[in-house]
Amino acid sequence: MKLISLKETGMKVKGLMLMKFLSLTFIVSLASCKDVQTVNQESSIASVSCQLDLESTTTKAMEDGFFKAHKSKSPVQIDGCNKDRIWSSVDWYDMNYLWMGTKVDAIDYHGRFKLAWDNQYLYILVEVVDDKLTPTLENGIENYWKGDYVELFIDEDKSGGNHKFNHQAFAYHVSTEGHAIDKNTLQETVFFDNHIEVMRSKESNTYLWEMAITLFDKQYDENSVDNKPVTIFAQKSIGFSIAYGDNDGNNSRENFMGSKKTHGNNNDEGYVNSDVFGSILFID
Ligand SMILES: [Ca+2]
Ligand SMILES: [Ca+2]
Ligand SMILES: [Ca+2]
Ligand SMILES: [Ca+2]
Repeated sequence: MKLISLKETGMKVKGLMLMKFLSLTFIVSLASCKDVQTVNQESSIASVSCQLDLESTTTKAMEDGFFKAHKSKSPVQIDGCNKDRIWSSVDWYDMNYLWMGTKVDAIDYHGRFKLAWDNQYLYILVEVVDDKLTPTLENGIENYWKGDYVELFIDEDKSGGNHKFNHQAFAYHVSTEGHAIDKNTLQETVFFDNHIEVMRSKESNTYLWEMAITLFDKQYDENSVDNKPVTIFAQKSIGFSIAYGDNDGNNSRENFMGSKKTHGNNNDEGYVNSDVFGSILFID
């Protein structure tokens, strides 16, 4: 778009220089992480491959949604690629309990995830097979909950209880555009983008979402720029569930699949009540 406006104003030389610079930047970025696109860009169509680890086995998620996360000895690079050492050393968990909608086949949807952590972040690698990726915010922010998105339910102190319009727990809707969406205390739908860093890659109809999540406790103040993240340590435990809202272009969340057998009323209570979450135990 910048190039077009430059042409219009007759600044062709500058336009060419910019094009050269952009081409060079493009080549450099390809070399650094082949064929991966940031989800923070406006386009929600991620490109090509990351040599996804499609073969390894998946551990069935327990009905109570309890998971263990192993510590990563080095920071995980959030690039949408699963090349980090920790990802090859931990198992997949599945996220295929049907919460809403009718039974899905493996072409429509299949999901699994891996967990890791260090003192600063909870890391999640999510692999989703989805036959049609619909931009989450295509129909405006008020329809954010209709998908497609990965939903992360996090209750840092495992207190349980209502969290709909407070921050004792969060239900982050991680959008295809890279936003972390939840309600604020004014009951508005807002982005908590500094809580979650996310990148996504794609191979055929398989998408890899790689995330680093900063944990905040119940003191979190949405009006402050000074919130202190929670330090993660071995044997700490948090409330946690993960789900996928699948929208295949019918302007609805056709299916909702999660990591725990049930999730409260109609399996749709997680965005209100953290009593229904499963949990993570952090181990070395
Ligand atoms: Ca990575
Ligand atoms: Ca689908
Ligand atoms: Ca809490
Ligand atoms: Ca979809």
